[in-house]
Amino acid sequence: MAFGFCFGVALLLSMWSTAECADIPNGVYHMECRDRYFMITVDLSFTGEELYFEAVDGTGVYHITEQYAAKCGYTVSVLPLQGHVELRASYFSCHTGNKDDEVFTFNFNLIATNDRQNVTYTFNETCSPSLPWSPREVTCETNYMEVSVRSELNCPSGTMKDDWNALKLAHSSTTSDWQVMFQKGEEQLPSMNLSEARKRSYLFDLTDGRLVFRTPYGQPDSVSTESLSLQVNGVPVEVVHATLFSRQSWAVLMVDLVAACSMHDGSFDSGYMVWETPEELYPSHDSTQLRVGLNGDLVEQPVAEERGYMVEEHNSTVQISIPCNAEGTYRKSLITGELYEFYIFHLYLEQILMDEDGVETRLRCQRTLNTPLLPRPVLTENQTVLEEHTFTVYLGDVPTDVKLAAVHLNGQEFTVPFTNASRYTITQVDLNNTHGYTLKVPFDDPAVIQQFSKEDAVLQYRLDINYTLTVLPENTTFYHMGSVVAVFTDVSPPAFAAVCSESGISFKLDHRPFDYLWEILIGSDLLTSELAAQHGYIMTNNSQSLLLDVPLFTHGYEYKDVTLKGFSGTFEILVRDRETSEVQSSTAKTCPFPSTEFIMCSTDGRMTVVADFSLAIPSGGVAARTNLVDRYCGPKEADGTRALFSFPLNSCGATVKLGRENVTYQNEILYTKKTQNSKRVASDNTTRVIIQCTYPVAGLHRLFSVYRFESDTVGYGSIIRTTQPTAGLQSPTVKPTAALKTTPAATRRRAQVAYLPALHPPARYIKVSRGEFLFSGMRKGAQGSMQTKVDAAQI
Ligand SMILES: *C1O[C@H](CO)[C@@H](O)[C@H](O)[C@H]1NC(C)=O
Ligand SMILES: *[C@@H]1O[C@H](CO)[C@@H](O)[C@H](O)[C@H]1NC(C)=O
Ligand SMILES: *[C@@H]1O[C@H](CO)[C@@H](O)[C@H](O)[C@H]1NC(C)=O
Ligand SMILES: *[C@@H]1O[C@H](CO)[C@@H](O)[C@H](O)[C@H]1NC(C)=O
Ligand SMILES: *[C@@H]1O[C@H](CO)[C@@H](O)[C@H](O)[C@H]1NC(C)=O
Ligand SMILES: *[C@@H]1O[C@H](CO)[C@@H](O)[C@H](O)[C@H]1NC(C)=O
Ligand SMILES: *[C@@H]1O[C@H](CO)[C@@H](O)[C@H](O)[C@H]1NC(C)=O
Ligand SMILES: *[C@@H]1O[C@H](CO)[C@@H](O)[C@H](O)[C@H]1NC(C)=O
Ligand SMILES: *[C@@H]1O[C@H](CO)[C@@H](O)[C@H](O)[C@H]1NC(C)=O
Ligand SMILES: *[C@@H]1O[C@H](CO)[C@@H](O)[C@H](O)[C@H]1NC(C)=O
Ligand SMILES: *[C@@H]1O[C@H](CO)[C@@H](O)[C@H](O)[C@H]1NC(C)=O
Ligand SMILES: *[C@@H]1O[C@H](CO)[C@@H](O)[C@H](O)[C@H]1NC(C)=O
Repeated sequence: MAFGFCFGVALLLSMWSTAECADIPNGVYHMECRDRYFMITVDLSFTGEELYFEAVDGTGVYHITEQYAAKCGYTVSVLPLQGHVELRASYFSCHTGNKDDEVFTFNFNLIATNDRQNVTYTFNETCSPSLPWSPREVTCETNYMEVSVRSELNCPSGTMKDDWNALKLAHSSTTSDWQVMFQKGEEQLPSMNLSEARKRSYLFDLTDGRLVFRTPYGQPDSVSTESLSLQVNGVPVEVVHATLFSRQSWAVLMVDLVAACSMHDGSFDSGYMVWETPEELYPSHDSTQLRVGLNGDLVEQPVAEERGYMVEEHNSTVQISIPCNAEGTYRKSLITGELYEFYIFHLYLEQILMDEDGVETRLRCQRTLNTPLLPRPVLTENQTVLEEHTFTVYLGDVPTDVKLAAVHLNGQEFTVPFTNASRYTITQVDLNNTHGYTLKVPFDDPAVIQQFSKEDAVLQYRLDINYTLTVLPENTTFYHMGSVVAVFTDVSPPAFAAVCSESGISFKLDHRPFDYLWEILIGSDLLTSELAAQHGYIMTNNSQSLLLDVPLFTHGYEYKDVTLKGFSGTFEILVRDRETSEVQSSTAKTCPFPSTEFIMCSTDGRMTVVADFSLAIPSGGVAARTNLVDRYCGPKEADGTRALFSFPLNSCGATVKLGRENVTYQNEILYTKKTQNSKRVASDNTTRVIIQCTYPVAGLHRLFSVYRFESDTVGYGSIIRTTQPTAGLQSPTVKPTAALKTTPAATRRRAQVAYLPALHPPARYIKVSRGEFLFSGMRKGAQGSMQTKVDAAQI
């Protein structure tokens, strides 16, 4: 094996020890009769650290060392990928009982050794192979060649020149004992007696009906790979040619024993392991049948081809190609810097050859082949869907003997499986021969690197993943880097969609993952749920979108084209860069609001009213004849029943009512009869129309100090109709029968309002009877910031 496995099991091949006997549990070993050999497997998990086998027969106990195995027909292999140790014993192996070449008995010991004790397990197995023996049988085992021939063979029809040479030599032999003579290519080597041959690890044996010859590979008397002449059609072969002879008085008995095996190592070609053997391995023999398989199984050629094998003849060479993924192959992952894999094939092959006289040779070949180290890249696949705002990364093509141990995101380690509390998820995907892992990390996670290029309007998210993968069972680790990028182009400031409604304007913004780059302003204030609540906006914000309903007359509106028919209202939302605070875009929506009646209280201290007087004016009167408390303040526009007034709060005879929190400017619309010029109508049961604007005191600036009114917010306007007589204007309790208010929230607690006469600036000090309080909150840049003491007694 080119790759040194080290699974803690070693074969002790040269030691002897006394050992205790024990019974081996069932299930950890397996014995089987194959066509031509005993097959014993023992689980590696059971054998512990070290083990060896002993062959047992009537003459003694024989430790099966590496050399002894090759000489005596045993093959021992540790197969970590299968998880067992395998012992194959030829039916003609040295210590196998043989009855008529039909019943074979094998007794052997398994010795498991460790520091504390050596335990011996004894086994025996008897096999009667059903497959009859061919006249000649050749076995090319992994560690030896074995040939057996029927001992009473018919004389061949033709005799070759070489044989005559041998015959000459045999004639000159002085002994009647069996001698063996090797031919190395054309060269005839000196003969030797059988004990001498045995000393050199050549083994000859005579069974009931067969003559057996066995030799390890690479013996000095065989011709092998090293000698170039023995490459048949480019395929390395090893051939051993022994001639056994005995001179019996006037006759010479001579047996030719030839074993030839392809020594091809196998080559790897695009997913296939290719093994070659020359067609002319045995000259003048025709191949009539070929069976092939893995792990000791043999199937007919058509069946093999169904399994994806290819058996082809090229250039007088038989090529057998087996796909890597064929059943019965073994694969293993390995790390040498990167991840590699290799496949192991335990090839088994049978060829039936016929010579000119129709004498059959059965050739069986055991070969362990392995592919070179093949790069086995795992793949990372970007399965991100931008709309999910989450990276979805698939790590795929992970071999089954590799598992994901951890993930490093931005240098932070997360071991797999993730805890439930983790913001990330990882799920395993099992496929037939591989598996994969799907990792999900949200874009806004700290592990994600964000890059925003204002110039190109491109926002990029990048996630670098360092996967830690472990190869089982050795627990060697390697790292696999994956990097995914999600790019948003056209990264522009958010733009609201706006629609007009009867009662206001509705704005809608669908969230995009990068919207956090901007802030939303109303005027100069950041839009927050607190601000919305303060101003009476209705805001609903979820992960999908932001909805902002701005009712009419709330803060932020601008009104234009105010006529009796109605007016237009404009509301603007600004978007500014979060970093630079630079306003980058705005959405302004202007809507027409047709209305029969309304009142507006502007921030600059103007009351604008359209009021309907159908109830207040005696029939036949005209709204044009209405006026405010100051009768010189008439309507700007009027039709039959409605009039439009627009005037500064403080003018036209207004009354100011200063409360703890609010200041209310009140006026009244009066009707003047045409006939009684300049006389106020004050008939007792005429409906009065009171109009008023209320401002929170805290939002007012320079209220009593300068000639200009300025408020942070618009006032709350109301039109109040009452049937109370007009006379008692100073009455603190006016019960409204109907009121038009600019905001639904504008209910007054009148008991707390102190009624004051209209104030005409400049008024410096005003005192409220209930005590002192301060006006503060003067805005920066206000002219002459000051604190005003209010004292009603001073007025
Ligand atoms: C007052 O109103 C009542 C009913 O609305 C009406 O009958 C009465 O004549 C009115 N009085 C005056 C002086 O207009
Ligand atoms: C087991 O056998 C090995 C070699 O055969 C020997 O080195 C070792 O000392 C033995 N251990 C015991 C406990 O007998
Ligand atoms: C063969 O093994 C069986 C148990 O596995 C045992 O009962 C039997 O005696 C053994 N035979 C010989 C000849 O050792
Ligand atoms: C076999 O040959 C060797 C040397 O050639 C000799 O020493 C030995 O005695 C021979 N053995 C027999 C049994 O003839
Ligand atoms: C056949 O073998 C010859 C020599 O062995 C070689 O030059 C030739 O390339 C081979 N052809 C094929 C198709 O393998
Ligand atoms: C994590 O969640 C899974 C499935 O929801 C549950 O079976 C498991 O018990 C949880 N583990 C912990 C530590 O909460
Ligand atoms: C997995 O193998 C089964 C049968 O072994 C086959 O039906 C199925 O299509 C395979 N699935 C994949 C994803 O290859
Ligand atoms: C991946 O993580 C491992 C363990 O922290 C580290 O040794 C390795 O350098 C990392 N690989 C890369 C490319 O950052
Ligand atoms: C590999 O790791 C697992 C679990 O961490 C452990 O049980 C096992 O013994 C380790 N195997 C080796 C060969 O270190
Ligand atoms: C990954 O997927 C996202 C979403 O489909 C795509 O925007 C991005 O360009 C892809 N590529 C890489 C290399 O991450
Ligand atoms: C709306 O909600 C999103 C998250 O769903 C949040 O990022 C955003 O700041 C919220 N916007 C406002 C104006 O509250
Ligand atoms: C001031 O006006 C606000 C808004 O209309 C109202 O909620 C509050 O009760 C008023 N305060 C007083 C003292 O009238």
